[in-house]
Amino acid sequence: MEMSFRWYGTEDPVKLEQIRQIPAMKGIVSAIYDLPPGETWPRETIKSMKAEIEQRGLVWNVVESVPVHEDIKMGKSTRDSWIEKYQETIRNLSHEGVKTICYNFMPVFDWTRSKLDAPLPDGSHSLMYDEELIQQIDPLDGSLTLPGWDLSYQKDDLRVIMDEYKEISKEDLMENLVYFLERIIPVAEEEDVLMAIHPDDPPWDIYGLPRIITNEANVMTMLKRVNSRNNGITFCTGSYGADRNNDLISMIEHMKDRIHFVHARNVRWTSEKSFQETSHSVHDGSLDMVGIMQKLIEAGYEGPIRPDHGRMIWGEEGRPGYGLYDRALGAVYLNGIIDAVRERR
Ligand code: DNO
Repeated sequence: MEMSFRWYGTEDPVKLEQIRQIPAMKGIVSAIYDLPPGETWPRETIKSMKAEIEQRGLVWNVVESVPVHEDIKMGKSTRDSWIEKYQETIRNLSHEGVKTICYNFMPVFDWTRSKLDAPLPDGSHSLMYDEELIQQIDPLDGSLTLPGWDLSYQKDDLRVIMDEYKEISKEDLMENLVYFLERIIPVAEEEDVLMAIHPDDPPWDIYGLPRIITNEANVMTMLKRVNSRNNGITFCTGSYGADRNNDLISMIEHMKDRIHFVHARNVRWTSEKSFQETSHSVHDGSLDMVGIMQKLIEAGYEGPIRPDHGRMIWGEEGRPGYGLYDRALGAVYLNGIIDAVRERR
């Protein structure tokens, strides 16, 4: 597997020089951040980001994410022009040699948490999701703003969009996703690009918005409806694993040919639909990280993997979930498992 690390560009307090010093680190997962969602990414911008990463002895192996314009998710009449822009971005990335693209199809809100600095018993803190608290928060009143959310919306626009979503069922959303895939996957095939959809996080509906990339049945439907190897997934252990009904080992078995990127992290279930993120260790969270890694290896997975969110430890301050220290520990832990499992085979 190609151990990789998410980097938010020159604004990121975590520097490429630091990432480079994590043992066996190879890839950088990044994106162009200063363009409005949906606009085509120019080749020149991609090229200079790639050069910056390569100067530090790393490789830009995965884009996370190319955002999908809301009109595409909503199936609006304007979607075709946004899809053309998306196709162009795929071509531009491919021409610059970046061949794996992570994206998501979550209506309006990307990953959602109720608290960004919930304490853990060891004195560190981490991201937490409490279903009851989330239900009490009005996402439009401004009291909760999460790093994954697109802030380019005006509040009133957002209210209109959320109202419009009331008319869009899960089935409609799946049709809109298939419509999008039927048009971008042929381009990905031509360009030898692997598309890797990220699960909805958490993997259930929030704020009355439909969510579909949540479980094995839905993902299999999506994979079969557009049955191409280039139509694949980001296997995010923490997102799928937040729902204890998801059997991660079975998912890997059934999706193995279509996993193109892995996010590895652990969570501790605190109630039916609530959880807190923990260190990557199998001793801290509810997920069997060793079993999952072993299964990925047995399934022949050789692609990029990154330690996902970390706790904030040792007094570090920074982007919630994306500090240096705990993600570095995560990378080393995951590599230890990979090396040990390989050795034993
Ligand atoms: C959160 C991330 C997500 C992810 C997108 C992919 O930390 O895992 O924001 O990047 O959903 O499109």
